[in-house]
Amino acid sequence: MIRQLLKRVTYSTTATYSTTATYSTTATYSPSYLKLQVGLIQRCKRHEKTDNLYISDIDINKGDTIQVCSGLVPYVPIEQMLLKRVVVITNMKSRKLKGEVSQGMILAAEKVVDEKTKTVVVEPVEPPKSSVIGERLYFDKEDRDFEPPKLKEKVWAYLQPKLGTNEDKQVVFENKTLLRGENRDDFASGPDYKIVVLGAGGVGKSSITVQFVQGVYIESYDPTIEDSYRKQIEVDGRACDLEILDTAGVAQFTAMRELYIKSGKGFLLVYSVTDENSLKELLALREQVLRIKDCETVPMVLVGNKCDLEEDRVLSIEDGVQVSQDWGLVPFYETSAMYKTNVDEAFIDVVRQIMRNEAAISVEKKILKEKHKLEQAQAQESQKSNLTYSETTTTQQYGGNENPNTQLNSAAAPPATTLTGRFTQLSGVNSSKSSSGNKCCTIM
Ligand SMILES: Nc1nc2c(ncn2[C@@H]2O[C@H](COP(=O)(O)OP(=O)(O)OP(=O)(O)O)[C@@H](O)[C@H]2O)c(=O)[nH]1
Ligand SMILES: [Mg+2]
Repeated sequence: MIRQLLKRVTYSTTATYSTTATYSTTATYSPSYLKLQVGLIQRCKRHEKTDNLYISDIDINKGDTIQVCSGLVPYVPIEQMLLKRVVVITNMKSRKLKGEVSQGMILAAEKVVDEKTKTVVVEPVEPPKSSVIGERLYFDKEDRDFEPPKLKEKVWAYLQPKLGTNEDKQVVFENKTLLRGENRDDFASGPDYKIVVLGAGGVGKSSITVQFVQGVYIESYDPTIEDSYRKQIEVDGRACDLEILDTAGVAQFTAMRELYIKSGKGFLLVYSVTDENSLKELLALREQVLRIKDCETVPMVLVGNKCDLEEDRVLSIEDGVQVSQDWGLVPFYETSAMYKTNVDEAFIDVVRQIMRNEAAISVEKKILKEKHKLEQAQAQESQKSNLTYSETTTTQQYGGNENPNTQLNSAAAPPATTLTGRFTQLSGVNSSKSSSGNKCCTIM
């Protein structure tokens, strides 16, 4: 291990190295020391002995799971942890936190949203859009052959402050290299096109989705529990990575609906023109979407499927148009999954709506940023002094262990206009002095 470390470590002239493996803190380690993988949280529960820790089973390789304790309880509701794709450091030494094994760390970014109250939001970092569970993630090309050793605390302590996020929420190392998956064009967090297909049982949600994604029609009926698909398409000259969630319509499988709605950016609300009740069910579903999203302008289309079944039709086009009008002119399509009628059109419409929404949000953000800059300049002007931003150090604890070594030491807070998110990692690594506790780290 020491040899391995030596190979990768560049020492400054003042560095010392002895056979007892004492590393100088001035040693430099490349980011390839972090073995980062895409994981899927399959199970998540609260730690029984502390308030702050989740214990998650994370799939990191085709069903191989590791258990990770993370101090995310104050920041992420448990239902949002479930089925979440996360970036996990998988070469940390296994630890026990209050008796529970922690075999890795979930990478999370933190941002101070209110300097006065020191209010912090923490979000697990999203893996690259088209990455798959278990996939290794890298900061740079050159280091891909390097199999990192089990991470020593000092190595982590060196690497952690150099991690950060940029304005697009991409993970960066020393502001130079982006965290990417195998697909190097795929940024760590690109535009998010998560589309959720909702509707009553048997209306054709799966048939529409499979027809759109794979171009085939499913004749048989197999009630869905939950299926997720990915597809890349180009819309208006822009490459879009879609994640499509085909949900359950049959009542006994709909428990997760709320969770899906929370995570979705756009929605296909599907009924069947041969089933009057299926349209009625959509009214409540739309209400649920608006309530959960807490917004009137959720990207959405109304889809009347099975329009090829003219003889069995009980709902006319006018019925669909009426509902679309009642909903504030939500785009309406009559589709046939069997003949692929209007299927692409319905999905692309949702993608366009998501794009418009994101563009509006980013304009809003820009305006706010400019406003803030202006205010700052005015404040500086009025003080007529050489006011320099004073560097503040906050210390904050995440995790359930009252351990002085588990502190989050924020770096100097830059002006809010440049603060794009510091970086945090919450979970089971102890400093050499601590016997328990989860270490939290920030990066700017
Ligand atoms: N004729 C015709 N049949 C369709 C169409 N779409 C779906 N079907 C049939 O309707 C049945 C149900 O389709 P699914 O796509 O499984 O319905 P679902 O909405 O996913 O059902 P759940 O998963 O139970 O919610 C299947 O037998 C499909 O072949 C269509 O456009 N035309
Ligand atoms: Mg289905």
